[in-house]
Amino acid sequence: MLVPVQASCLVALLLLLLFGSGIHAQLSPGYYSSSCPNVESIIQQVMLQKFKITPNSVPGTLRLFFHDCFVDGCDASVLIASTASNSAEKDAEINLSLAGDSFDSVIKAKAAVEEKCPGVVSCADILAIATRDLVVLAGGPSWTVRKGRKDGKISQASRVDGNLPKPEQSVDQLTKLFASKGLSQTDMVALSGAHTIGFAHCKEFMSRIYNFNSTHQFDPAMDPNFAKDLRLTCPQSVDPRVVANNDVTTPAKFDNVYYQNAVRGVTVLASDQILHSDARTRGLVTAYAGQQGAFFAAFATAMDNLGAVGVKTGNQGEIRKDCSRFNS
Ligand code: HEM
Ligand SMILES: *[C@@H]1O[C@H](CO)[C@@H](O)[C@H](O)[C@H]1NC(C)=O
Ligand SMILES: CC(=O)N[C@H]1CO[C@H](CO)[C@@H](O)[C@@H]1O
Repeated sequence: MLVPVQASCLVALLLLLLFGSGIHAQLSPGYYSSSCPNVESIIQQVMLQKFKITPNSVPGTLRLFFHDCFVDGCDASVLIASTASNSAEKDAEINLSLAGDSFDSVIKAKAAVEEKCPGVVSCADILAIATRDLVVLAGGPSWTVRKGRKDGKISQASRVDGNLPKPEQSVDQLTKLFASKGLSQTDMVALSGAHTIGFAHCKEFMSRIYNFNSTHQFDPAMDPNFAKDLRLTCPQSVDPRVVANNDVTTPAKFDNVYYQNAVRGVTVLASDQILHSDARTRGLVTAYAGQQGAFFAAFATAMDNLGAVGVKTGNQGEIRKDCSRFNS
């Protein structure tokens, strides 16, 4: 009886070595080629409409995808609505600022997909495809989206804390967090380029522009004129809804200007500026600042890696009918 047990352990170990190490092993570009061959063009058309009406859907959806993947994997758990008995992931405090429009882009895409291929395509895959399409529409790079993610069956606000990065964290802390998701420091620097679009609320950077420490009024890594501008946007008693663009120069265009801004001390979040201040990441920041093509290639690769984080396949998940509710 010992032999078969050992043999099956060996087989399991071999399978693990063969497939477990590659984070892409379970996903494939052609996953729906027979069950829903037009899934990509259906979603693309919806995103084209969405982009025309609300261009803000691009940063909103990109951030939504990131938050989904970092909390329990890319399994659409962030889309689940809270119920009387469960406070869902999206209602964690850090999600307060997830744009309603980004949820709407997935809901609209799901409705269009369900019409053609009912019960086949997961909400997690729809979010991954929609995100790529919107980045392209904003002028960013394209990449092949691997598919086959199942939708998760757990979504809890209490699981969010500690899984998402915070602007005041150091390069060490951020690198550790990304590594815990299987992502490299290069992935981290490239993915931070997502801050070439969208905005941040004043509270996310107030400590950089007022009473920074006992010797500096504002963060000395910041360009002094930029600090003055930010103080005008965010006076000390600012309305909590006020925001500043993460890339002040070209806020709606997906380009490498975010890195050029970091080089001259014109970033809003401390976590963006330290990528240039810290010697370990500065080389990549200056490389991406100098060459948009290098950034785009790294971003495409990093998004593919991000999209594979904690993916659920087989019976680890389900194909949700309604992206905001578990099937049962
Ligand atoms: C490296 C660590 C990161 C930190 C500390 C961070 C933090 C933040 C913060 C504080 C905001 C402002 C939220 C608000 O006030 O509304 C923000 C916005 C945003 N983040 Fe990040 N982020 C990080 C990485 C990422 C990554 C990896 C992505 C996607 C690949 C991403 C995409 C976005 C986008 C698109 C926005 C703008 C959202 C909007 O305009 O609606 N971030 N981020
Ligand atoms: C204030 O911050 C700057 C920049 O980080 C640093 O050089 C300086 O030593 C800090 N001053 C104090 C008193 O901590
Ligand atoms: C878009 C969205 O659902 N945001 C929610 C985030 O969490 C807060 C509570 O902390 C809700 O009020 C928001 O509706």
